[in-house]
Amino acid sequence: MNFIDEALLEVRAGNGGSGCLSFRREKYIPRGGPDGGDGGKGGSVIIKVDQGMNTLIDYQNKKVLAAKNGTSGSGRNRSGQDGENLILLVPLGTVIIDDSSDTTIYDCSDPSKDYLIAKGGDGGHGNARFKSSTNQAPRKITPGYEGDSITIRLELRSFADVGLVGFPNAGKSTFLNSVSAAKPKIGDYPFTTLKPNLGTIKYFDKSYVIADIPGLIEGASSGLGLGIKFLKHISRTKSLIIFLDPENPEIEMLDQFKILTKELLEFDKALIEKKIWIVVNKNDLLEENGSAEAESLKGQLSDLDINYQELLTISGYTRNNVEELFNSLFNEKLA
Ligand SMILES: Nc1nc2c(ncn2[C@@H]2O[C@H](COP(=O)(O)OP(=O)(O)OP(=O)(O)O)[C@@H](O)[C@H]2O)c(=O)[nH]1
Ligand SMILES: [Mg+2]
Repeated sequence: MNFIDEALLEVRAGNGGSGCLSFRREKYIPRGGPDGGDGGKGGSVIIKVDQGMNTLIDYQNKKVLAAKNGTSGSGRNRSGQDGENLILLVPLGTVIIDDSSDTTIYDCSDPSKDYLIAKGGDGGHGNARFKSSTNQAPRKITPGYEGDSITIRLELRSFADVGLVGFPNAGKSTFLNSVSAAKPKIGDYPFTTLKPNLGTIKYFDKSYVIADIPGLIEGASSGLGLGIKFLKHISRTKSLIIFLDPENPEIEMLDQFKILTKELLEFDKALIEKKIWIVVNKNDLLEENGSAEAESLKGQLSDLDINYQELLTISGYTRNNVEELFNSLFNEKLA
């Protein structure tokens, strides 16, 4: 499994078309004036955000992408045609880096914006432009200008507010499915989710993006399971929800929590320093919605030196307590 969240592209804007050298030729006008038109502008390369996209996989096999050249001007003062712009669509949160200097050019966070990457060359001037009182028959033109070209690296770190972390089968995708319009695959086997899914939820008048990533297991930081490479997708989220699964037949919830936080720490200490909510999921399968399990887990956690915001029992399936989770998550901490 190789999830592409990076791409290297050489992009070239179009060149401007050349100006035209031409003189009017008409009956009864033996020496017509200059009428060579200007060349058209080259197309630019522009990046735009497509909110429906969540990977850069489309760019995997593309190496060089070029916008169209402008065409040359022609006689009778006709200008050349402008080359068409090349629009590249990327997922929200894509970072564009100039590969040669390793500097970030844009952080594509605004879906309404055009991010200009390479500007098309201006068209050249036709000889009609150079007519003056002292030169009625100029033979001068200028060629079109070259378009910019640049090698860029696209990097996608997901732009979510909340990241979902848990063992395989903990119910992360079920949760995302029931609270947002996203339709991630759900399965009663581990590693159903192979790449991150993003969903948007509305909470009163605000919306938040939730990232569901593949499940983690012990040793993920040394490459076991699907590994921890997906954790970079939640490196910029403000909060994490750690999903604990009371139905996990092998690992009890306290150990799940310890293993998960250890793997997060191994990847990046900053992950553990985020605001963390803990949920005991699947409470529809527990007596009294898991109140006993929650209390006992709280007691066990108080012995550990762990900072978390709140521990709740929920069911992604029936949505029990999901409202309370959102109240706690969005009201206090994110709003
Ligand atoms: N009873 C009950 N079952 C649930 C609940 N949430 C998830 N499940 C079941 O648990 C199994 C795993 O659910 P997923 O949502 O695919 O779990 P996941 O955490 O996304 O798993 P991976 O993608 O493998 O990491 C499925 O069989 C779900 O139907 C819940 O709240 N209650
Ligand atoms: Mg899943």
